[in-house]
Amino acid sequence: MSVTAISDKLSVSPQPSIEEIRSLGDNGFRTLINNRPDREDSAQPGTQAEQQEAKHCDLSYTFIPVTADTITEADVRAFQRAVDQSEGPVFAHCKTGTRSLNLYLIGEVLDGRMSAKEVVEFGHSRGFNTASAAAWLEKHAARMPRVKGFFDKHTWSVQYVVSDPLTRKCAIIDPVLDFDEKAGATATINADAILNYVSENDLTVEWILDTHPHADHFSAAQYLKKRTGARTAIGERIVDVQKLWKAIYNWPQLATDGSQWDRLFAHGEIFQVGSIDAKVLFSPGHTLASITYVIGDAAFVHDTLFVPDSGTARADFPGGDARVLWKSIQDILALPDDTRIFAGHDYEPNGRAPKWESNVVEQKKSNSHLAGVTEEEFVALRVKRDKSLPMPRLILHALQVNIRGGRLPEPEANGTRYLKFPLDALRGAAWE
Ligand SMILES: N[C@@H](CCC(=O)N[C@@H](CS)C(=O)NCC(=O)O)C(=O)O
Ligand SMILES: [Fe+2]
Repeated sequence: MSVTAISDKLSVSPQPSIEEIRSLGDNGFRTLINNRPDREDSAQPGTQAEQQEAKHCDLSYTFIPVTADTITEADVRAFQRAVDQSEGPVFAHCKTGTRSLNLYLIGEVLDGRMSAKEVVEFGHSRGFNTASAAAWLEKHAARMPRVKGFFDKHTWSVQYVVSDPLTRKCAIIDPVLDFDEKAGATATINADAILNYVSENDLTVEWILDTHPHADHFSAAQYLKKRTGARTAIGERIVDVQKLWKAIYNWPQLATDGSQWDRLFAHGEIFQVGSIDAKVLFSPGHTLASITYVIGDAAFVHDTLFVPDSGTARADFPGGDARVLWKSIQDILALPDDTRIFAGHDYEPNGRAPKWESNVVEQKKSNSHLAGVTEEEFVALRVKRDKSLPMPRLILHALQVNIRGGRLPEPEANGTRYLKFPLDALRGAAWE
């Protein structure tokens, strides 16, 4: 095993055997990072075996599988976090060590501790070819818009700030208002993290956009509107969702004209984020009102596609339809091949670090619900899977807030706000 020291804390290595992992503790390591997707070759132990051995030896273990040409910023940040949080030296590996080193180098350049020009020489002097990290950085620098994802681990939601580097104007997409249903407590931890990023980067918020009325968290649109003065928007078919849930909540007084938002977008409409054109695609199936925002080369698809290993969103909420979702997904996959695709959730399958970015080619090649699958097969797969899924924990909490644009219920005479729940309204849902 040839281990290369990269920094005070980090060493990278080719694939270690299980015996070699066993010896890491004796060599002073405290954390093992595995950057290798499972099943690259038959000799590799795989994440389960590595994790088990790490646990056995009292090493922290993090699984951030990447391939050379699909590294995303989230992977880089997850790698940095694993190193930062380690109580001592970190041992990272892929097949040869190059991917682990690339993740480190990209992070150093993004944070300004190294220049992009030094990346290839740094690798070369340590026996690695890090040209793909340099290529990643070059592509990243040329990209527009800049996209920053914020992962909410309580609801597995991804919120975005999409900014135009030229004008420093930005849009916030699908922000989360924190809610603890056990205490009935609300908070603005996620939204404040977004506001911090906005002010640290000297951005002006132009838009607060929702892709659809969420069924698993409260939207922070109203809170952010109060704090920034930016306009709120959602897809125009929200009116149909309002009518549907007005009946479920038995709320005769609810206005079902979408007047709770500043703007309702129709299919094909174009608007601007700074100097960048943004286009709206109607993407129903998960909900009646879902839309995709295509801003520059980045499509915010929310609950249609997830990253390729996680397939697609469910289509069994009131107003959902698997066949309609299939059609919406086809429209998204008809975007140019290098369109970046940003998903709205990631459920961290097999304990891998959260991930939310992919592109059209990767989706076509390897989405686990779509690659080599016909429309009929997709519909059958989706319907079968949806029958096995319990309703989201917060669906009845969330919809009554989100069909009013993220407004909490008005306080009663005693100053307290109350939620309202129909019983037995969502019949046929799986039990946990
Ligand atoms: N366990 C989660 C489930 C949330 C959920 O159902 N998410 C929707 C998107 S809003 C989905 O498409 N999930 C896909 C899946 O779970 O396979 C919760 O309770 O919040
Ligand atoms: Fe959703």
